[in-house]
Amino acid sequence: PEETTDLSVEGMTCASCVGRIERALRAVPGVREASVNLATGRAVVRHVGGLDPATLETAVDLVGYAARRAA
Ligand code: 9UX
Repeated sequence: PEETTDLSVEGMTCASCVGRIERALRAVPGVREASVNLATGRAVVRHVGGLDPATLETAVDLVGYAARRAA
């Protein structure tokens, strides 16, 4: 089954940041959809079950933003 992981993302200041992060998340194997909200600093990621959330955090970190799993 699919699961959803919420991330908090630090360092976003413009719409280009949003696109960059969504693209990075969608490139992670198993990710079905990623939606980033600039105003709230959150990302919602829908993905296959069992995906390690650290993989998502790392993908965001690699493009220059600080992501942490959020409740
Ligand atoms: Mo958004 Mo531009 O952080 O470097 S301001 S992509």
